[in-house]
Amino acid sequence: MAIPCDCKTLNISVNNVLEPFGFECHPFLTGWYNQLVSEKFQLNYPPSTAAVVVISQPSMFEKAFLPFLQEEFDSSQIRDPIDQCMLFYFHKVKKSFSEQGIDVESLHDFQLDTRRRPRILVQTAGHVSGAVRYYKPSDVEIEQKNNNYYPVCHHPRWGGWFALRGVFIFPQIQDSTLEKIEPPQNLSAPEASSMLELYNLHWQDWRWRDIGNPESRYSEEQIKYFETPPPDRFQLIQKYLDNREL
Ligand code: B12
Repeated sequence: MAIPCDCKTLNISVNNVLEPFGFECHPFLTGWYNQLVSEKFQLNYPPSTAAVVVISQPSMFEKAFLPFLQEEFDSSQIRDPIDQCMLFYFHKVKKSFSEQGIDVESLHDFQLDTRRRPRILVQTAGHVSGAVRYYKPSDVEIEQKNNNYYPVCHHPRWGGWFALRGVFIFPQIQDSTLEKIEPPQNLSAPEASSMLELYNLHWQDWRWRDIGNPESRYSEEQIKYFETPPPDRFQLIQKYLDNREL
């Protein structure tokens, strides 16, 4: 097989591995990301280095997480089960590239650098790839203008029912031909304000995820899982696995 040498082809290869498990992947260049973030968050690669951001869709829980729990999960590890699951699926991608002799580095949303800063700001990566739009309080009119609000991303299909799981970077592959896609603008100004308010003040009730009429949501099982305090999730996992075996 020919070695993929442009960002779009690399993205197709990553998607081929991950798409069956409820993920979607979008290409971008590290320079686009570095243009926006402050120095301390910069990625140390030339600006046209190829990269791909990975998003989990609402179906990831059923397509990737439950099968992972059934077959691969190691309950003796302290690491969070979802993080373990992401490491497992990202490893599949890394293995497929290493078999083709292509270097790939992965950065997960939950990883911190030596100074305890996130290794990657996945929201900015999602925005520059054109997959989601990043809304920050200064973009919208918010009653009682509160600039301490955290920013939030909106997906054109999933609204807020998704997560930005991480990024792959291909240090050997430079691609200045990749065309930048403008992030989708699916929300009206009042909807964007409302999403920011709900995300910041009421994130526990999930309403922020429904803004913009998403085509799909998390299943009841998935919502229950994330609403359960982490120490009690193991019991729930066991219940889900028993039900799957029936
Ligand atoms: C630390 C963290 C938190 C902290 C602090 C929140 C924060 N800073 O956003 C806490 C614990 C409070 C938190 C809470 C939550 N979080 Co949180 N969190 C993170 C984490 C790990 C890092 C965020 C961070 O530290 N950013 C650093 C700051 C400085 O970044 P920033 O504000 O975006 O600023 C940069 C940009 O503005 C950029 N920039 C400058 N100009 C421009 C212009 C443009 C156009 C763009 C695009 C960028 C840009 O430069 C700045 C840096 O120099 C991310 C995952 C990740 N690795 O990114 C998840 C993440 C942001 N969290 C997420 C979620 C869902 C939540 C919760 C709802 C809980 C949950 N997991 O269900 C709550 C909601 C917030 C709340 N009301 O409390 C999601 C958000 C998804 C989305 N749709 O946007 C993320 C992306 C995780 C994920 N895997 O999807 N979180």
